[in-house]
Amino acid sequence: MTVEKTKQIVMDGLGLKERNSGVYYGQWMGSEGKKTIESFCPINGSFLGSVTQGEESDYEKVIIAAQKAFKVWSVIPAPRRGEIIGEIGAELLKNKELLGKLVSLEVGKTISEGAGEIQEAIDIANFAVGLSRQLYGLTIASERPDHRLMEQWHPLGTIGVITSFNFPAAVWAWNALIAAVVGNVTIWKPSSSALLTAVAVSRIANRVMERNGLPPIFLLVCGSGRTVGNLLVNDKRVSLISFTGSTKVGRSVGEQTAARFGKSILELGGNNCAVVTSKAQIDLAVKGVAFGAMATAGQRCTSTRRVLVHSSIYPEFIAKLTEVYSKVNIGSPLDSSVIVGPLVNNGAVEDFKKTVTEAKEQGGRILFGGKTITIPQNENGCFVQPTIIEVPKQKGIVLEETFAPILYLMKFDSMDEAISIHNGVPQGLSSAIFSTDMREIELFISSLGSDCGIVNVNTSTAGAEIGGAFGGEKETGGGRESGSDSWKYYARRQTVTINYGYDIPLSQGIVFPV
Ligand code: UN1
Repeated sequence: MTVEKTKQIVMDGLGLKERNSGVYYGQWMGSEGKKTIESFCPINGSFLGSVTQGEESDYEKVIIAAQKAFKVWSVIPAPRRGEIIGEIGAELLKNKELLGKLVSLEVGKTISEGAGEIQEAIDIANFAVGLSRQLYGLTIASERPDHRLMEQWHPLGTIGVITSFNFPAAVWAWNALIAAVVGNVTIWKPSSSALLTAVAVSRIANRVMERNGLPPIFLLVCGSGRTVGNLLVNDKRVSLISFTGSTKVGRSVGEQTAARFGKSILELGGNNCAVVTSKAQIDLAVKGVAFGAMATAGQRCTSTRRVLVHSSIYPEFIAKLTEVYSKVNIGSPLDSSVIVGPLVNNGAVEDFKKTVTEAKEQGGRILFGGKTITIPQNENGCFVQPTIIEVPKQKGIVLEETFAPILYLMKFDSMDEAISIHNGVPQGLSSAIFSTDMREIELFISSLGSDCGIVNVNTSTAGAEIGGAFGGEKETGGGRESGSDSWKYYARRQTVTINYGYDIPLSQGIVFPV
C-alpha cells in the first residue's frame, strides 16, 4: 500500500489532524499561536502532520496537574489501578493495527515490527495488571521484643519519561504503565521524530482515565530537549527521570538529575555483540545475527553491531551471512515482502555514510553493502544497504554506537579472546553466544563472561521479551525497566519499625537509662 493511502486510513482511524496539540494536562492545550514540530515520513519524505510544542508556561501547567493527580491516583488500591491499566491494554489492542501502521509511517518500521511494537505495550499492560496484586514488601525478624520490622514501597510521585524515536510506544509503556501501577504519575517528553505516535498513544490512555472519572496521570509535553527536556531534568518536583537515548545526552541527564538528588533510570547506547563459536549451529547463528543486525534497520538499542566468529568456521559463516544479506528485500516497510525499511531521517543517513567512511579509513573491508539506495517511487526515502564490514582490530569507530544496519565482523581463536573482545567496548547492553557446547555457554553467562545486562544463548541480541528486566551496564547507564522487579525503580522503599510493647528496648544492646 502507498504512503498516501496508509496515511489517510491511519490518520482518520486515530483521529489525527494536520495539526495536533502536543501538550496534555487534563485537557489538550489549545494550538493557537504555538510553535509546531513537523513529522515527515522516512519512506518518501512526505509531510505527515504537525504537533504543537510546549513552552515553559505550558510545562508548569503539566507539573501542577501531575501533583494534583498524584494525590488521587496514589491512594486508589493497586488492584483497581491494575484494572484501569488493563483497560488501556484493551484499547491499545483494539487500535493495534492502526497504531502499528502509524509507527511504520513515522519511523519506518515494517508492518510486522510496527504491530510488534504495539504488542510490546499491550504485553506490559497485561504484566502491570498481574503486578497490581503482587506489590509487596518484606517483614523481617526484629531483634527487639514486641517489635515489628518491615519494608513497604511507596510511589515516588511525578516521574519524567523521555523516550527515543525507535520504540515510540513500547518504551513509554514500559515506564508509564509500570510507574502507574505503583501509584505514580508520568510526564512524557517523546522524541521529536515520533510525535504523532506519542499523541495517538496518549489520547488512548487519557480517554480511559477520563471515562473512568479519574485524574490525568499520563501527561504529555512535546517540545525540544533543550527546553522541555531540560525543565524536566532540573525540576525538583520530578522524583525520577527515566531517559532512553544516546550515551552522550544520557551522561548529562544523569549528572543533572544527580546534582539535585533526583533518581534516574538511564537506558543508553549499546554495542551489542554475538559470539559464534566453532560449536555453533551455523545456520541458526546466521539467522540470529541477520535479525539482530538488520531488524528495525539496525536502529534498536539491542541491534547486533559486532559479530565475533571462530576462525575454523569463519569463511563458511561469511559466505552464508552475505548470502542472506543479498536476498533481503529493502524498500517501503508498508510492503509485506520488505524486511528492511528506511532509517528514521536524513541525519541518520549522513551518520551511516560517515561511519562507513571512517570504518574504511581505519582498515575495515566492506564485505556487503556500504551504500545508500534510491527506491523507485520513494526516491526521497532514507534507505541504506545493510552493511557488513570486516575489521582487523576492535578500535576507533567500532567502539561507538551508530544507529544504522552496520555490522562489524571479527575473528577469534579462543573463548578467552572472544570474551575479552566482547567486553572491550564502553557499552554493556545486550550480548549473545551461538554454541551447542555447555561449557562455552556456561562460561559466557558466568560472572567472567559477558559483562552486559542482557545475555542470550542461541538467539539474537535484539528482541527481548517484556518479562525480564531490560537495561545494561557501563555506559549503557545501569538502569532497568520493563519486567521482573523493575517496578521497584519507580518506588521508594520505607523501612518501618513498630513497637507494640510497653517499654523501649534498644537495638545493638545499647543501654540508655532515662
Ligand atoms: C530499544 O531499542 O530501546 O529487545 C528497546 C528489543 C526490544 C526493545 C528494544 N524488545 O529489541
